[in-house]
Amino acid sequence: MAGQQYEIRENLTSLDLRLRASAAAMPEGLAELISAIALAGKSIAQKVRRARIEDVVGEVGVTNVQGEVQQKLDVISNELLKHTLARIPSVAVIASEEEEEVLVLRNRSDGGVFSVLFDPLDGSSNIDVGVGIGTIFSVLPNREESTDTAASALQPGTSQLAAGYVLYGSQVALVLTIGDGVDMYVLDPCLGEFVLVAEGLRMPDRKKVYSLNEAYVDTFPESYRRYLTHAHKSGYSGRYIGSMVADVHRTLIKGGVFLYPPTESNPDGKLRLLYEANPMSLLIEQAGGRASTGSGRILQVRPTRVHQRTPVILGSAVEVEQVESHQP
Ligand code: AHM
Ligand code: MG
Repeated sequence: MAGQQYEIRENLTSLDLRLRASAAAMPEGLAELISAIALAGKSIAQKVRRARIEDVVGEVGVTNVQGEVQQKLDVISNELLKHTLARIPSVAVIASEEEEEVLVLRNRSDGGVFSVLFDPLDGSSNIDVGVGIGTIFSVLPNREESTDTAASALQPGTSQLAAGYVLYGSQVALVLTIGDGVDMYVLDPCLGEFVLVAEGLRMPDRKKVYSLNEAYVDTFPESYRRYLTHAHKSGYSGRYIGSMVADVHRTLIKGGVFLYPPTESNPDGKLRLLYEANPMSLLIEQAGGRASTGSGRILQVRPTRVHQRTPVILGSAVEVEQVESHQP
């Protein structure tokens, strides 16, 4: 039609193109590893989309190491990631929410220079209701001086070489940091590629939105109850999906604060340090936000156990400081 304006993305590029271009500036093998995680993410996205049709929603009938009921898609996603990563020659160690023990694939002397930690399908209790769920991952170095390969999974979040998540929602988004800012890609279903949509993402400094499971309020420590009283009187709004990836994605884009405080039944909070809190904290900090346990920076916690939990307060800098100011 005469005069029709066509919008064309001038700077069209994909995750794989960018990884190829910057591979030489990254630790050797890291670009290939991230590409492999993205491939597993595409594959999991397909499984999530077709879960109802292929009748793979629902529970497997066993509980995982966390004592939580495993969903069929938890198991499928875990296997997909494990098998994809096992083919990558630089992967030394895999640690997963769905695996009791750390899996050692190869030592450093055999080329294993990275440890990959992941929650294959976070928020999986939301699978059958069509809510956004996701894969969270963290990449750590398997250091030269280390003789205990499995122990390379137990490093503070400040050591992460890369971290990110894949959100399976109304769009499939991959949000990634390689320690120098945050980039967001969206899966173009026609191209089958993660296309860059935001480079050097910065999150808003403040936004009067809190995101937590308020039903547990009576079992939160007093300091969180005081914060909530303050928020109620100060014009805050609440948003809680109950899927960390979806809640953090919203927080990253729109601002606010996401919290999972200690509760009576989970005195250290529910979320796992190594493959939930740490990767999300690196992303949030790299986008200009803050991530706190309530008594310190999440990224500086020294882990002692692969499945250890931590309280989580992360989001816009001003909002996290507001929660912290109510801590003892
Ligand atoms: P999961 O790893 O077993 O899926 O559990 C983690 C999920 C997070 O996505 C979410 O933030 C949290 O559990 C919700 O917990 P709750 O139902 O207690 O509010
Ligand atoms: Mg999880």
